[in-house]
Amino acid sequence: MIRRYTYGTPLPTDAVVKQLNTEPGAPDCLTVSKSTDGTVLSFPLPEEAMLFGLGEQLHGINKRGHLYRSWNSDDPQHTESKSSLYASHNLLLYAGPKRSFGLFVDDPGEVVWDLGYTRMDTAVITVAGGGFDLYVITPEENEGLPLTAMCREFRGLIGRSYVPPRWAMGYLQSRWGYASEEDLVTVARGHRDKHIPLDGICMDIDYMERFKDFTWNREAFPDLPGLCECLKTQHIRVIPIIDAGVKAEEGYDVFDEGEEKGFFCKREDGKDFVTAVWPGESRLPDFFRPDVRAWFGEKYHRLLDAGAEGFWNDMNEPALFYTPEGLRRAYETADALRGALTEYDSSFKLSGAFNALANSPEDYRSFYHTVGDRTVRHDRVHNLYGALMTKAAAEGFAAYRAEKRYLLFSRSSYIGAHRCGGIWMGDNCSWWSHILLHLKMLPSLNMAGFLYCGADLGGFTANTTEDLLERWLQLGVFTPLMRNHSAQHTREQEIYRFSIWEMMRGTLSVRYALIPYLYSELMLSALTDGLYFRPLAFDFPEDRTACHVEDQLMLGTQCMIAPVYEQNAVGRHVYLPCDMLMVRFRTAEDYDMEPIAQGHHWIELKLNEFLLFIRRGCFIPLARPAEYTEAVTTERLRLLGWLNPGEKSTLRFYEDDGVTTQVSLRENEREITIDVGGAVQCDGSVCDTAGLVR
Ligand code: MIG
Repeated sequence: MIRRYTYGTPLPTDAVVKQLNTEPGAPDCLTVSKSTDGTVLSFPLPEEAMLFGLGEQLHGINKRGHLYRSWNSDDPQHTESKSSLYASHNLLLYAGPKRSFGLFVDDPGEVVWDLGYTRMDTAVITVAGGGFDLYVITPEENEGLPLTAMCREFRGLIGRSYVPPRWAMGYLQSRWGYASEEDLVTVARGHRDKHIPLDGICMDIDYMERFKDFTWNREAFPDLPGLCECLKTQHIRVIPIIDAGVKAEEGYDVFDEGEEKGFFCKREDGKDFVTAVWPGESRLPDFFRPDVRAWFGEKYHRLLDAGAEGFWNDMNEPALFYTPEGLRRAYETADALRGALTEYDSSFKLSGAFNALANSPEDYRSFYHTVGDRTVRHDRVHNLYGALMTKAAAEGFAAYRAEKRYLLFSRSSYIGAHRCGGIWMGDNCSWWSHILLHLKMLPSLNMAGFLYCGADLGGFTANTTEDLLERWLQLGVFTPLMRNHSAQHTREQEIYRFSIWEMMRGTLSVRYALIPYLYSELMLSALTDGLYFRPLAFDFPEDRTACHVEDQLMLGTQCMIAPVYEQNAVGRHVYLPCDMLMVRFRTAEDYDMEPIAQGHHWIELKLNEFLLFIRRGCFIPLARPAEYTEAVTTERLRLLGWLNPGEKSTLRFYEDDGVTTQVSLRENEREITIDVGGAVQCDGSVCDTAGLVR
């Protein structure tokens, strides 16, 4: 059951697709009051209560004990002291000893979540803006597991998740620094020569002509359509980046048109808001306007015409390097300090004045959007900007070819954008702790509707190590977006450059063999409003140990993953909430299986080994590995599972062309049934039961 409560006059956010009537009165699960900071929602946190959700955020799967801030931020230091990342996903689930409920605060401005930070026994949510909708979700009796049921209800409210093309389940290689046709060809060859699987190469800002959106450097890429075509014959797609900021340069048509039509964000005095990002002086398209979205979305057609089949949208928090006003303020501070550097703290004032140039709150308060017939200051709707850029792109693809799926993932997002694209988790570091942070965000993102997501494998900033990349790939095998990406000036991170490339290739072979299963689970999650990744607490709420596991995840209906995330580890501790078949993979063809009983286990794992657990009584299909997704077929599936003699087990299995936007459960879902001791029925495909343990 979802109830809507309205405070003040909310702004439209496009987050929900179902219009619920506003309830009179107040929800019974919390106290609502006013403070000088805004509207305050609070509720007690008994000792046993757990909190889940908040999508892309720091800290644990259980969100208790920290202060979080919904304020989309381009901050590449994802350390424990931070309170915001690039997105705001204002969904929080409360699982208490007596009751459960969920809250969705649909407000695109700042929201502060004090979840037992100021007082360990109290949650206090402060919504700064003048009006918002609050949705309160309560589980129905007999709806099954309450946390999963509440997520399903919520997903019904916010609409169906984005569905990527099937090839986007393949391995993608990216790097800030691929600057020419030759660079892309080298990457393609590096993989193909060594038979390392690959389905796409991302082009970062270096492909553009002086960082101008929708252009490419014609010297470095003399024939981009020819290059895309050539790579496509090798089953490799090209995925260019698009930034939110448009370079201010006369003669650049995107700028000229935007100026002429008044499509850029304005200051209070009606003049264009001027900022600087990678291209230098830039403008921000006002994505809140449908006509601006249609115009910007149409620009993607140039790269689609050239052969691109996917995009990543960046810098759309929006990130601001500086504004002329900000720069002036910094120089004023510097001038005032000139000659005064004898005071011990003035050097910090001086550097601080310049460090504060980027993404400054003052700048975010100095421009406006057109929201319907209202003019709204940016800070009031800050968290929606990236989501609306994503929407512009998705609308552009639909206008280009409504029947075809395109890959799209964005850095910034808000709930609602989950219908248009996926996301990546931004600029992580080549740190072991970030494997775990990546794992923890996955289920929370799913709750918010973002199913197609992943982090930069190997780490973005800092230098990776061979074993870090290998261990990170072992988690990436299971994440829908599986992309290796790194920053300029860091150690080159393509698999073929490392001494253990054969080991990494073996790890990728498991991904490709699992694609029929993982794609099926992704599609079933999208089409049934389910969760591809879940905390163990969702499936085993009565098991106190399972509820507090923070380094394992349930995957699909059948599986559990437990990756290694520590350097030099020779194994790890795993908690099994029920009996499971443990599959220890080295490659898709080299693995061993062992039935393991519910309980605590220490599992030894060499660097090339990683685990997949399958619940007893269930099975999953494994295909033969391939070097690209199109070559992965469901013709001879091998079924892995642990069944009791005489037991019958059925798998819901979804398969479609992976290309068209016509996705339907009715047409594409079938069942694979194993009757142990008897026949295997898979409607068409031949299955090999050799992998079954009875
Ligand atoms: O200010 O385009 O998160 O993936 O490589 C950095 C360069 C801008 C940030 C993205 C990152 C990308 C980088 N971008």
